[in-house]
Amino acid sequence: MNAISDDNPLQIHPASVPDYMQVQQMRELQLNRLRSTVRRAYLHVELYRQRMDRQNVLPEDIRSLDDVTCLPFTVKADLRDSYPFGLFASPLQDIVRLHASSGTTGKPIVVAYTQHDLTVWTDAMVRTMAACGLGCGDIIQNAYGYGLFTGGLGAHYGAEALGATVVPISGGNTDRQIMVMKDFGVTAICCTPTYFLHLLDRATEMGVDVRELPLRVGVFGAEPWSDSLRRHIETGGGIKAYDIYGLSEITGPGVGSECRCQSGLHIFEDHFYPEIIDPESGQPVPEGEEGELVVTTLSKHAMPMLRYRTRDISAFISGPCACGRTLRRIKRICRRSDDMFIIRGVNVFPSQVESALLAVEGTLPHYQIILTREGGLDQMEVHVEVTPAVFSDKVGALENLQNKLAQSLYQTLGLRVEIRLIAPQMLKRSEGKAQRLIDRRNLGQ
Ligand code: DLL
Repeated sequence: MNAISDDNPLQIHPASVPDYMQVQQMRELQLNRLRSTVRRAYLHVELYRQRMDRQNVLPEDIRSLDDVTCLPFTVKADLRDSYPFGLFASPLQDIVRLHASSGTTGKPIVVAYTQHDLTVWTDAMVRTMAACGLGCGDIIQNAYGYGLFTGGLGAHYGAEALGATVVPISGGNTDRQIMVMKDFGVTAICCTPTYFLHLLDRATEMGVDVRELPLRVGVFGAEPWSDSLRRHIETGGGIKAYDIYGLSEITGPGVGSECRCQSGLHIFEDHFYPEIIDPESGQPVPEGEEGELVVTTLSKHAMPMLRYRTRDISAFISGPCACGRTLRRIKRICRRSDDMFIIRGVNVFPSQVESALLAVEGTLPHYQIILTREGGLDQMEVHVEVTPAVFSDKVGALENLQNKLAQSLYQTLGLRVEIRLIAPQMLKRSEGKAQRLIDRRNLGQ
């Protein structure tokens, strides 16, 4: 074991030891686990057996990690089509927890955990929290939603096993969140980045300056957020804002996390095997190039996932991280291959709109993109909140800002976009993931 870090090695949480494992040792561990996962999936899940048979692959054919590319992909529709329990590899009596994630259409997807799976998940979440600089002595306000969403319980058990004090407040009731944060001397908060933004705004209205509270860390994830949003949050809250990543299909939060270097997310590779592929061809892209993240679970029993296509776009970051972790890193996910929309023939990602808006002074990071169709032609309108100072300015100043924003969007997207400036606090806030895009084109409006 090569537990060297430029942090004090004596302070490494015992659960984080695999973060510093020698690479060769990690690859051996991954191969062993991959082989038993594939065997399990083949033996117990009909869908995997049929697909592997069709591709003429047997579990014994997996002799090296590179052989993972012989395995079939799994996609979200497979989970939907096998609703609710069709992909389980364990009998129901061994399953101790179910979670579900709602898709944009129809039925949710269901995911299952054995006791062993919960231990793995908790282990990954302890390592996530530790990577964000948290430990025993921290008071963690967990404002991810508790329930079928994996955020609440995932962060809860991780923080508890870390030895921190957990405040299981769940999402919503913002005024109470602020009171608790202040009165309990909370040092870290877990929630979506957009909910934290809302919390900051509300705290200001209540006369509470979050920068003066003991709060020092934010453990944010579950939705894409840009570096500009991170700067806004870190300055406004007087905290360090870390990005954590995960998805229900793989386990929930805990698939990857930033460390104190905030330069990419380390994947907990002993449990999750990552690949980056070209979403069109399905082939691996050269190291460092952008593509779709594909994950194979290595430790899960109830619901092993073979080569799950996340639709999240990222890239491997090569070279070692200054934190000393040997785990591979990926770039922060700022978009999904399927949240792209096409307007007048131009491909647009909400993240591009966010960057273009925040590049202009006077805007707030609260916006919504509304797509409509008028006379057969697609229209894009962006509603964006502006600062109170700008809003109370003269009409000329508002017009000026509107033009600047239209210009910034034109430069980024090459599209003329209608801008509507909105008074502070007027756009609907979300307690969980923010809804940035409203596409009314198919509704004939
Ligand atoms: O959002 C799990 C989670 C909870 C992650 C709390 C982090 C914190 P799902 O609801 O299944 O699970 O949604 C998964 O959310 O495929 C990404 O598109 C997006 N996502 C999650 N984390 C990030 C992130 C949870 N840090 C989907 N950055 C994923 C960008 C993220 N997108």
